[in-house]
Amino acid sequence: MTDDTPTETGTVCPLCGVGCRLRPGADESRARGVTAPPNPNGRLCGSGVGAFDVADERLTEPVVQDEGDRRVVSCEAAYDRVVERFEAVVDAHGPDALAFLGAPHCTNEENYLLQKLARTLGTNNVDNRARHCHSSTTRALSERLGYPATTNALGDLLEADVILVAGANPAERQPVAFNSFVRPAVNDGATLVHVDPVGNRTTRLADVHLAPRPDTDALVFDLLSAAVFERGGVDEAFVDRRTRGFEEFTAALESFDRERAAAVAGVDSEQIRHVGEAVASADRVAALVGTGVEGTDGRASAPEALLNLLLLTGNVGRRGTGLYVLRGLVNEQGATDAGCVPDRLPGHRPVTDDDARARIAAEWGIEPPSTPGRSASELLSSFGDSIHGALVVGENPAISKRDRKWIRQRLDALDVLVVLDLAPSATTRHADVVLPAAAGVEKAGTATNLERRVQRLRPGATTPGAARSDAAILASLGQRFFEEADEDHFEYAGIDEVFDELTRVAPAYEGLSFTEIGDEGQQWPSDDGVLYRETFATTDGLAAFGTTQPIEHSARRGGLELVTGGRSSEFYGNPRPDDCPLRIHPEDASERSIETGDAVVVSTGTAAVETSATLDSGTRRGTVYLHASVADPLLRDDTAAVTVRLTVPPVTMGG
Ligand SMILES: Nc1nc2c(c(=O)[nH]1)N[C@H]1C(S)=C(S)[C@@H](COP(=O)(O)OP(=O)(O)OC[C@H]3O[C@@H](n4cnc5c(=O)[nH]c(N)nc54)[C@H](O)[C@@H]3O)O[C@H]1N2
Ligand SMILES: Nc1nc2c(c(=O)[nH]1)N[C@H]1C(S)=C(S)[C@@H](COP(=O)(O)OP(=O)(O)OC[C@H]3O[C@@H](n4cnc5c(=O)[nH]c(N)nc54)[C@H](O)[C@@H]3O)O[C@H]1N2
Ligand code: SF4
Ligand SMILES: [Mo]
Repeated sequence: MTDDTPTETGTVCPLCGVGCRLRPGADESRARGVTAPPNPNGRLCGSGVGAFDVADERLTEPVVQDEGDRRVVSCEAAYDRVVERFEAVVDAHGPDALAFLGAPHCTNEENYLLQKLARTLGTNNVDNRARHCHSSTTRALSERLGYPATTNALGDLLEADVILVAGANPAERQPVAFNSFVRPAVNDGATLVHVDPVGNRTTRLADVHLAPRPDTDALVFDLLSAAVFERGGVDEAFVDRRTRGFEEFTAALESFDRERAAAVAGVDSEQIRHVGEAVASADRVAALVGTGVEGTDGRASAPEALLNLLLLTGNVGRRGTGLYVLRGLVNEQGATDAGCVPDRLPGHRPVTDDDARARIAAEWGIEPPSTPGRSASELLSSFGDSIHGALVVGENPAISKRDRKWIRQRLDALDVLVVLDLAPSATTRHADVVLPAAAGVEKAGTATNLERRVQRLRPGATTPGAARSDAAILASLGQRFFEEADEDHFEYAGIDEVFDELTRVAPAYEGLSFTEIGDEGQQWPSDDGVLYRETFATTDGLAAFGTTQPIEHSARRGGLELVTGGRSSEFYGNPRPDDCPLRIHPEDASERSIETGDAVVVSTGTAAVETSATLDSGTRRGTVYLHASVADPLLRDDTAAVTVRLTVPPVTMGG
């Protein structure tokens, strides 16, 4: 595959879904921002400045590992080994015994090739685990409006009158987007409402901090819809022309027990009335959501309820409105768009759709299987059982909330594990074949940011040793798999040909062309930036209202409710545990004789972790906050109730 040449227009920052543009600075190790729509001032955050410091230790040679024996081999020998071992798995168990995992750190072309490899070999077992960070939100968006994606451009936020941020901390997590669009909008008079049981850096800019009990956001949004409704703030023209199910929704709102809902969510009715008033009287309301609205028990209710609120007030399909998914990794959106999803083909079409499969077959000469594959976590659980071979591209499944020993056993239970990575990881240690990959700043192709903007990557650094781009590796593997049959499904003269093939099979990318993407990038499906101006991408073109959510909340089992945040990609590096204290409300602390700096034990009854405490009045009473990297052992229990006590109990006088 040919590579592209570096230019003044730079490349895409590989470190988060904002997709700022940057290029190497005069001091090689520091990146300089290049003005582009996601970073209009050409600024970068602290992580972005270090984007060219790829990793402390790079993988530079293909390695074959066999029961402790580790051999450096040529690329060709490594590829032969992969093909031979995968073919053995298919011969013995069929193609559904293979799993393909990746690749939100990688380009659209790489994701496209990965799912093409899986599907031409005969399985839909292809997934990327980063998409699960936002699965409830994207599912609600795709079912109700049409696409599993942010509805508007980041720049539109400048036109919003009210910005609702829920379960997210963009001030820290998507800092350039926050500072380029949310902050100026607020400085210009927009009202910022932050919905989070725990205050964070985003709260500092907020006019209102709504701090509901964890997992009760759906009730909060239903309460806001009820407040809007009561005040006569429904956009009737929009509701009539663009939606269905309004009568059922209003009937549900009328019988919705607001007092009880407010009590269960633990929110102040006056505050709800105030925010409801702001939403109802605003011309343009935009909502931004992160991992915190996903719910701990897999219920998808919060995004559903938020969509009801936006539809009720006509806040979809115009600038300054809409729902933004604050995606984490650089190409999380593109990985989904390109089809690294077990039940969706490139362009989000169901694998069960005969026409969609036929469209792909016309391009590939091979029809993808019609049975949906399994999700990343289902696949991992089946390693060694019904899954015998796995190809992992730029993911690190060895790191997860699950018990580490269990994961190691799963990885080792495979007949063959192949990992493409740029650096040694907990997962490469268990691989039979490790293939060294080029880093994001070293490769060409495209990536799609969290606002659906497809941007060009251009190599701004050289690839070390025998490392090659994931695209080159995947194409070489594909060629080898079909060599004997003399079929050329993976012959491409350049990365542009892969992108252009994607535009032919993925309806959302139709009309885009690699050479015409330009320095500003282009948003799919059209370059307007606003989805659903005239019609929704649903079968009847209308958006459906859902109903109100049941008012229920698991009783707190005697303790405090644990909230976690700071979920991360190891790629960013995790903070030191010392920098992750337990945040606790001063009154909850005082009841337990805890002061800032004290060592505490946080326990679920079966698992416990030790950390220090910080008293924080921005944390909701009855709730405590821990960074995910510290909280993981507690989360394995699937319980949110914890007790907190001093590690060393205070010395009591007398007796
Ligand atoms: N316990 C626990 N589990 C979690 C999380 C957590 O905080 N704690 N966070 C969750 C979240 S939010 C996410 S998004 C996921 C992230 O989960 P993963 O995506 O599985 O993990 P990462 O740590 O982001 O990185 C995966 C690997 O990609 C490699 N890589 C980076 N760029 C490239 C490239 O261009 N090519 C190739 N081949 N490799 C590359 C990195 O070196 C790294 O080893 O994990 C989720 N799971
Ligand atoms: N610097 C840096 N930036 C990153 C990353 C990184 O590792 N480092 N990782 C990237 C990745 S992979 C991801 S997925 C994103 C994540 O981005 P965010 O989702 O913004 O990440 P968090 O900071 O964990 O914010 C989650 C918030 O949800 C809140 N929360 C928890 N439970 C609830 C609830 O029930 N209701 C409400 N309303 N809120 C709740 C928590 O208190 C927390 O403030 O960040 C991306 N950006
Ligand atoms: S905000 Fe994200 S994309 Fe922009 S410089 Fe920082 S890490 Fe890179
Ligand atoms: Mo994530």
